[in-house]
This record gives sequence, structure tokens and C-alpha cells, in this order.
Amino acid sequence: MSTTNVALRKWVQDTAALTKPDRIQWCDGGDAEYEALIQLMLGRGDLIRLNGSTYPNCYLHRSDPSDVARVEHLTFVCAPEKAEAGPNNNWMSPGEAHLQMDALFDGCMRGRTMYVIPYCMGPIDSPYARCGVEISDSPYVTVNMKLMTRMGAPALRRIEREGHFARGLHSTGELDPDRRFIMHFPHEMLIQSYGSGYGGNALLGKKCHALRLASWQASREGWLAEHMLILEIESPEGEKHYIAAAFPSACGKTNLAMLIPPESQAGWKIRTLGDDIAWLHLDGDGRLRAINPESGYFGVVPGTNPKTNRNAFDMIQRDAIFTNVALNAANEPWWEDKDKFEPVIDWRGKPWQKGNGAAAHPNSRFTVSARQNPSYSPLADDPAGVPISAIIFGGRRRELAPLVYQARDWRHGVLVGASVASETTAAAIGAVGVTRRDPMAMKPFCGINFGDYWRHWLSFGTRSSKLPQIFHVNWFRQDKDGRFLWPGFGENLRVLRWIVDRCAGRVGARETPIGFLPLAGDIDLKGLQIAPEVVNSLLSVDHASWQREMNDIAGYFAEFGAALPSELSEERQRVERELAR
Ligand code: SAT
Ligand code: MN
Repeated sequence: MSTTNVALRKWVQDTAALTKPDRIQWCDGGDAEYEALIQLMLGRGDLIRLNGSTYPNCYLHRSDPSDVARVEHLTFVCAPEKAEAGPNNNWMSPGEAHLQMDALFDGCMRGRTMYVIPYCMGPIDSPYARCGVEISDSPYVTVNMKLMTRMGAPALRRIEREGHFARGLHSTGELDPDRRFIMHFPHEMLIQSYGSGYGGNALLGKKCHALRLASWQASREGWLAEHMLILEIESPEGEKHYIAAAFPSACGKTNLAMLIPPESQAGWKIRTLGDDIAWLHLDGDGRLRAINPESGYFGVVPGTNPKTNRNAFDMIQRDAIFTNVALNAANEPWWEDKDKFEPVIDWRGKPWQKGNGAAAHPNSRFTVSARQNPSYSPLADDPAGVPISAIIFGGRRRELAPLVYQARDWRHGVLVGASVASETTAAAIGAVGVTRRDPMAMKPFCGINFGDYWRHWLSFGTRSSKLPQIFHVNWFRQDKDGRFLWPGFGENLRVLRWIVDRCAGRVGARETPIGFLPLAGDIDLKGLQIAPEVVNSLLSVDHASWQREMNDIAGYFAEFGAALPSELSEERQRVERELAR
């Protein structure tokens, strides 16, 4: 196989001349190709077959122990001007980055096969979808791309029709942390990733293309590329709303997207359109429509069980790839909080003993096709996407942020999104549990200067009068003994219902300086064992703490200097004035 697209043919030839693979394989995305790659990896020991009667077609991949998460300090945006990348990104000049990367890629695929992987981010016939080609020497990447994207022949046909595509070159290299870089060249719509085989560093359609390059492209073309799940909520009366929600990695996006209504919420239904990324476009009527560019999930495994996420638990019983989980005595995948049984082999492949710490890596992952999700919405394949009623921002915060509040208007909502802060998780290398600013949950993924990105967000306020309402939630409030105040998981539906009621104009709210909060009784708490004083503290706004927060946000915004939109600092000052009143 090859292609009629001259630019693609030339890029493949040039890349082969540089990396010197033994073979080139053009991927068609078919099942036979997938099977053959699985067999190849089983033979090489890159995959372990799991118990075939309880976990049919499931495999375990162990990555190098030094290669288990995204590496933000080795991730760069290489735009010609440093100001384009902003203080929120590492920057290197494109010339220097190309020199470094060419030296790393030189001859790196000797003895290996070079896979040419055409893919489409979004429904193949959607005007909102965008194509890319990843060149990789990793069969693990190739099979994951098949599960995560619309990969193969149909994507190549679209590329040949349209004539343009994003380019991603990836090699696992030597898996040496000192020879590892994830480089983005937005002006060339090019990604170069070397030295890591792990998730967000290697599956280039996901964070690298669909967020970092796409956020650059979206800001030029007038749309939004966001780190958001997309869900459908249907009331017992059949009223449907679509919600997009942004949370940092490993803060429960997959769980929320697949939420199962508890018994007390009979008749309500949640369907999943996406669990990680949303591309949002204004349609001809001024409504914001969302598509999920992905077609599979790369979810955190630990903590998944029938109580926390029955849908996810069920969907990973077959045709799934597990990365860095443990094994039990029955050769089944095992992870913390899975069940009462004990693991025997840890994620490194060593015998596990009590007291050794976690058996599965805290950032261990499953990869599955989205269609295996029992709550999968076929609208995920609708080329037109879905109209969004509400945008939700959230973070992991022990203190301060109430369970839920609503921004006054779009401009205030942009401030709410820009001020998101969250405690760090195991999804990236580095300290866990440290609170940091993570605007729109895009800190690791925004390929442009946050100042320009916020200006772009604000510009929607003048482009349409039918924009979604913006909310902020915090499922992670704790008391002084570290106990969670809110039960979370399925019970979060109660908060989603209030959000939908607000969008439909059915309930009032208490106006506070930080936005609108629920009135007593408007969040359905029937059947919850939750004390009134706990509800009070979940819905309280402590002015002194919020003044400190606004002050902290001012300090953070100051890092962006002249790139910070004045509208955003004026909005912050408005909130600050109201808090002081
Ligand atoms: O490894 S990924 O970056 O794709 C997962 C995540 O951090 O959300
Ligand atoms: Mn994510």
C-alpha cells in the first residue's frame, strides 16, 4: 500500500531515509492487521495474554518502569516566537528543536518496522473532524491507535480527498529518560516524540494532536479544542441535554462520562459521547456543538469496580489492552480497589507481597473501543455533533471551592475556567497532591499562550447569544480529618440535575460574589446519608478565603504580562470588589 497524496508519500520517504527502518508497513486499520500485531507482540513478550475465559482478547503490556506517565518537563511547543508558547509551555526554537530531534531520529528504526498510521480525529464524515498520520516504530502504539481513533483506510481516503493532515513522528528510541522529548511544531502541524512508549507521549492523536496542535489551529479558525468529556443526560420525561466538562487528568472524567444513576434517581439516564477531549464549534444558529475526536478510551484502572463505575468495569472484561496493572493467581488483571482478592505479580512483573505498596501502577491504564461502553451514545458518530447546554469546570480541591456554582455570564465563566486549580495526580511524572493552577484543565495540553487562549475563549461572548451556561464543581471537598464530604460517583447526578434545571430556567439561585449557588432544597438529597451541616459547608462561600484565592489568581495572571486580556483582569477585579463589600 502507499498513497496518491504526494506530500504524504514524500514525508514517509524522507522519514524512512532518516530513521532507516528494515520495513515500512502502511496500516489499513483492519482486524487482520490488529491480530497480526498482537501475535507479533505476544511472540516478543511485549504483551502477555490474560485469562482467555474470563478476559477474552485481553492483554497486559508492561512499560519500562521509567516510562509510566506523561513527561511535562520534556514536552515543548516549538513555535517561532517564544511568546506564542507563553509561560504555560516549555519553548524551544524550531531550528534548534529540529536539529536535536533529527539527531535522535537518525537511524533509530534500524532493525525495526516503521508503521504508517493514518487516522481521523472525529466521525469520518464530519466537517469538524481532522486527519493525521502517525509514523511509529511501536506495534503497541499501532494497536492502541486502532482502539482509540478511526484508523486506517477510511482516514487515508479522507486525507487523499482533502489533501492535508497533521504529521506525528514517534520512536520509542532507547526509552532513556535522558533521550526523551515530546516536541510540537504548530506552524508545521507536526509532532515529534522520541524515547517514550507511554500513552500521552506516544499515542500522538490524543493529547499532542487533538489538544496541543488543535488548540493552536482552533484559535486561528474560531473553534475550541478542549480537555472535556461529553455526556447526554435524559430526564424521566425524556428531556435531553448535552454537557461538556473539563477536569484535570485522573480526576474522574471517565467516571462522570459513564455515570450510572443510583436507585434513588430512577428514570434518569446518562449516555457517554466522550471521556477526555471535545472539539467545539459554533453552528449556523449560534449554538456550540461538540464532537469527540476519539473513538476509544485510555482510562485510569485503579479504583474501577462495580460500585465506582460498573460500565467501565464491564467494558474492560474483553477486547482490552491493560498497561501496568498487576496480575492475580488466575492470570487476570488486578488493580487496587478491584475486588477482595490479592495480586500475585505486581506491575513490574515481580512477585507481590503485602506491604510492598501498590501492585498496579497508580497511573495504570486500560485501552478499549468506546463501543464497548454499555452507556455508549451512537451520537458520538454523528458528523454534526451535539448542542452543548452546559460547560462544567472542576478540579480536585480539598478546600474552598463549593460543590457547585454557576458563573453569571460567559465572561465570568471564562474567569472561572481560567482560575481552575487542582491537586496533581499520577497521570504526570512529579509530585502528587500539590495544588497548582490548571486553567480549563488544559495546563499540560494548551499548545498556545494561555493569554491568547483566554482571549479566544472571551471572543465567543460576542459571537453568539446562545452559548452554554458555565459551571464549576468540586467533588473532592474534605473535612479536617481527610474524609470526603460528598459521596461522588453516581450521586453526582444530583448536581448535574441542578445544572440542567438552571439551564432550563426552572430553579432560582442564591447570588454570591463567586456566582450562583443552589438554594436549599433545589439539589435533591433524598436517600443520601448527609448531615445538614455538611451540606451547608459544601455550599458555603467563605469570603476571606475567596479573597485570598482572588489575590492568588492575580499573581498567577501577572505571569502572562501583556498577553493577559484586560477583560479577564477586570472580571477578576469585579469579583474581588464584591467579595470585599
Ligand atoms: O497519558 S495520557 O496523557 O493520554 C492520559 C492523561 O493524562 O489524561
Ligand atoms: Mn486526559
